[in-house]
Amino acid sequence: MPKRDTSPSNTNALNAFAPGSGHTPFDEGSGNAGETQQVVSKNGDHKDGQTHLTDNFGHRISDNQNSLRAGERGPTLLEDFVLREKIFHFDHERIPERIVHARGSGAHGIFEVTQAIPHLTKAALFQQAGNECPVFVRFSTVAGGAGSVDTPRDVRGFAVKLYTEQGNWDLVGNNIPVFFIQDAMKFPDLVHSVKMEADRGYPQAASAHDTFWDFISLMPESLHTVMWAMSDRGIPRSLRMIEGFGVHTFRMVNAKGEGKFVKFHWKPVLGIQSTTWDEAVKLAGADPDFHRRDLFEAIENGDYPQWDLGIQVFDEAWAAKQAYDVLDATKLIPEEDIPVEIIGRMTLNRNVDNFFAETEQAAFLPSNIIPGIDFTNDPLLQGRLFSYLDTQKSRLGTTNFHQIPINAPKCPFHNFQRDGMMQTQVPVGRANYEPNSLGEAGETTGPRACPETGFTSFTANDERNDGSEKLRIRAEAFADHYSQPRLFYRSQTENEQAHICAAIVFELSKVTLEHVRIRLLSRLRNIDESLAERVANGLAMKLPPKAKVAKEPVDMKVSDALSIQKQARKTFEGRKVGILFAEGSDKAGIDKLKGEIEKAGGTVFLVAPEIGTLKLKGGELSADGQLAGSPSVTFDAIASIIMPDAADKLLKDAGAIQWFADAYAHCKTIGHCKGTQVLLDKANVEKDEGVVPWEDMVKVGPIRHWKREPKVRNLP
Ligand code: HDD
Repeated sequence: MPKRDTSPSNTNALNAFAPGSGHTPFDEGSGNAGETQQVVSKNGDHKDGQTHLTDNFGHRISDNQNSLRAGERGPTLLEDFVLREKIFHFDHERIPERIVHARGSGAHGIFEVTQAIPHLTKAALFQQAGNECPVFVRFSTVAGGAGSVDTPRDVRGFAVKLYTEQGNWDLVGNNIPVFFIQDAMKFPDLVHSVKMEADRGYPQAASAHDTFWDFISLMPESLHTVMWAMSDRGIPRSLRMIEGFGVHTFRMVNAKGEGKFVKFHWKPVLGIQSTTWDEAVKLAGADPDFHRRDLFEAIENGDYPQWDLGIQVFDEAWAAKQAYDVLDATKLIPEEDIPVEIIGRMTLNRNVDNFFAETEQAAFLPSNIIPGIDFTNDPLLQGRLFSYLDTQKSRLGTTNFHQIPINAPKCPFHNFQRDGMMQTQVPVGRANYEPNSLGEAGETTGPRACPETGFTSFTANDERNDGSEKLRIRAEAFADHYSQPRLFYRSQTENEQAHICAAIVFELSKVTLEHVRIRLLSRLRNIDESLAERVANGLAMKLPPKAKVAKEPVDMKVSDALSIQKQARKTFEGRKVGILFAEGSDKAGIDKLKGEIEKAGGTVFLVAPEIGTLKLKGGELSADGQLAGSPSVTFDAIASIIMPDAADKLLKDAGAIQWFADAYAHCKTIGHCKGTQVLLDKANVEKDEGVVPWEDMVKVGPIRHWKREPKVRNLP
């Protein structure tokens, strides 16, 4: 049977879906040959400036709707290279997701040095205040897969790639300043235990299951980080409102070769803000992309998130005097002991153009370091230096992953590494080895090492380790596993402590192995007796005897910097207020409240039972979101301006009642009007300092009213 000519000239008005028509059978009413002819001039160029669709080798494609078939109802032909290439490429679109931190969101920005520190580091970036470099940041959860939700209880990754003039510096940290394990040897075990259980393939993105707590209860070194993860730090409100930490002790080295220890901190300008557990759970259903959307929209709206970069600097002599080892990643250095000095500010001001090309293909490497910053002997860090380079090969498929634009340095790079899969560079000449004397024959010689400006490692070893013996051993100084979890717990407000207890009770309630619960309780007793008692009560279990300790814990001085609530900021900046209205509402009131919130730096999202334009007193208004799709968990505070008859109608709507009940239960500010009262009554919302007439809500601010919590929740 002759094959049909698929050129555009063969299209005809009778068969709008014919080959070359450019229309699908679903494209009703728009397809006829005349229209197709109109956008293409005689020489085949698109008149409206649209680029031509081609295959990957540049051949123009005449028809992107129909495959090549032998006859109108005949079989598809193998010859159809257009179809085969399209499906072939599609079949391979997914790449292996990250083994951990698979779910993440990224953005571009700029880092500016606000305080020069040449006395500490020779890094060119830090020589002068005002120096800048581009950055790319990827935030992530740890345990869930790439398609998992944004709000599980988890550590958040905080990975920053600084494209400096001396090469990329990747500070691959978390929103928690300590880590679960002390030695990289245990990382695969930790990750296996927290991921979906091997036989059943669940739970997804959750630590509340047997294997995680089994591992944790056998690894007392993990308890400090577990306490952080069980605190409100594990359920952040927004990626814009988390702290970031380099975790390890790094080293800074100045031009004289003098080294100092340093810890890195990112402090969010918007302050730290978390959700409640109930809110986090509901958010997972209301908006699985809650954090990704929040970050994207904020940047899109010009509401650029910012962080200050801070450092804690200390020397070996100070380190040697501490009760803990600064090379132990399960320990932090209280800010009260070594204050955090701010040296720069990072602003995220540009969303990615393409999620896959940039966020998914971003490859962070703790081994990416610049002259003037160096590693230490932290055994966790040392293991990471291998792991990240290695993982990129299996994830991105080639040793040339550094050539992908998001990973490539923005300064020149030349070496004798050659070839490999997906090589995109075309090195000229035959100098692919060194030394060579090809220059003497007038040929290109290739690059040479530079002793003066090249990276040199800090040469002195830790005073307490001369490196002369090969040992598989954990340093004695790493033995105290309880002082710092105790410090963390005792530095929290009473309400935050209750949240930690509730979180552990919840997680252990999901643990079916009783001996694991008992073992964990025996460990909690070493952190704090009242913590252990509260958790045991919450589980209706008896307290077991205390677990043995490798080293007796000590009481450290309480650190306010470890509490979120003690540092809470009363601000509308970065916060979103939902205003509920309905037909007949007072438009002037809504406009006034919206104006005041926006003036204070907040964002307003209008919610109504219907999404179309509604008639109000004093004009018309359409909502940004429909009530059922805009639950109050998606806002930091809510207000409602509705007339009594509209409120009566909403009384029958469980979603509307829940709107108020949830905001109340999540301790949010509620601005109301007289008309709303019936809804508040039905939602059991009682008057308190956070339930106020809408006219007063700006004064109160979108803070959380924790005093209310005992009324709405039985906390252990
Ligand atoms: Fe890791 C990814 C942070 C210990 C091995 N890690 C990864 C990411 C972050 C961290 C933020 C995501 C980067 C991105 O967005 O692409 N990891 C940490 C921190 C640690 C830590 C703060 C302790 C202080 N990690 C750690 C150890 C090992 C790894 C001890 C292995 C020995 N981490 C990896 C990895 C990942 C990774 C498997 C998965 C994807 C990737 O590296 O690029 O290599």
